[in-house]
Amino acid sequence: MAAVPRVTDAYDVMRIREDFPILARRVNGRPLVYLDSAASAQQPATVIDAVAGYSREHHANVHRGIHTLSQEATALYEAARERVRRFVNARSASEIVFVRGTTEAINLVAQAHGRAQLEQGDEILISWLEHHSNIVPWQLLCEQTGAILRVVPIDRRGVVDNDAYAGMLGPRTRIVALAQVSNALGTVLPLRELLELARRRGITTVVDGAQAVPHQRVDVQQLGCDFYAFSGHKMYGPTGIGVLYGRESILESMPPWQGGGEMILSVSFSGTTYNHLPHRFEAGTPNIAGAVGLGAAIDYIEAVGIDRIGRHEQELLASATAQLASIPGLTLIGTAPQKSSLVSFAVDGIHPHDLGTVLDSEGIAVRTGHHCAMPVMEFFGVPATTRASFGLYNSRAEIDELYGAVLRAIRMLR
Ligand code: C6P
Repeated sequence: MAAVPRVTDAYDVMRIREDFPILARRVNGRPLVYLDSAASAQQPATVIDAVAGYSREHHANVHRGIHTLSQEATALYEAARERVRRFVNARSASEIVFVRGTTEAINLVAQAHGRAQLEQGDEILISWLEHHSNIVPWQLLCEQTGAILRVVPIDRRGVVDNDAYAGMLGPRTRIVALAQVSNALGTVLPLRELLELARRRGITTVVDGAQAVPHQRVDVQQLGCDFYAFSGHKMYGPTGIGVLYGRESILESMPPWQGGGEMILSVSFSGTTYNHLPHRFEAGTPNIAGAVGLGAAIDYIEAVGIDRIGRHEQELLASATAQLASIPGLTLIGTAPQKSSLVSFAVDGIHPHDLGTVLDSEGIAVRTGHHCAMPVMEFFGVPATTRASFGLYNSRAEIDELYGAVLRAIRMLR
């Protein structure tokens, strides 16, 4: 298996960049400036090597074979689960369910927990800044059960209205589902306080942590949430692997979501019994290589240090915010006092796709579009934004590059 990266005291971003082979690439004749980590972060060599090493030397199906390779694959898969448990400080590895990503995790909760629990007139509370993954599964559940989706408003900075939230928690509220960090605005929600209010009322709490785990320390016990969802590919791991943390007592009470192999203890035509946690929610052959890669990604983050990553990214955020805000005609979308490592913006008279295309011609990768958060775009009255998002490998020089390239693009497109 691949070695863990060296740790140094100073945050040596140029050293860290060497761990990411893709960052040496040139795009359109220019050194790649990758500012789209919120969509998918790049992978260090340790992750790439862990996945390749697994495939080359240990690949077999898990929990099924008596032979050596199957036992090795099972051990690697379960070791990855234990790393995830430690990473989010879950009480037990039984609380860690491997899924495809955040989207699948939230759909699992909606269908396995929500469908069994909710009745006509019950309420689900989300906020206006949610990603479609934390909206549409609840809309589907409402269609199926007659429950009502209620939406907590945000203000012009992109901050969730805490008072409105407290007022909307009612006797029929059964589920509160909130992002920890908004992918379109960067807003960091004060989740501990918000979830505490729900918990006191016995409401099930679901957290979309997709944009939080790569940037800040997450402790599910401290947060006090019932469910926490995140994706491997936003935290320097592979695509197609993600995690649903679920409080053991709630997972135990839930019926299975999908049926098939692995999730059963015994099957007969007179009745089927279901497997123990967490396997009851992992029907079929899982993404074993992905789990191994995710484990290596966690090792990488821990070796660099999540608190140091967070501090470095806050410096990038401050620099990007100050530089971009100084550009006439450019409006930052999302100006919450507590923000994570991204900037979304609109430029008068220029479509974000045109801006994104010009930036790409200079080797700068940003995301343009609605970022799967169409209600946010509607709220701010824009069809789309340009979003630059930062990861642990981005440098101050790259922020300067972005600033210069945006200025040049505006001159060219106006
Ligand atoms: N956001 C972005 O560019 P999946 O696709 O299941 O791994 O993650 C979905 C998801 C859920 N919640 C939040 C807050 C997210 O940011 C995302 C993915 C990407 O912002 C792709 S749309």
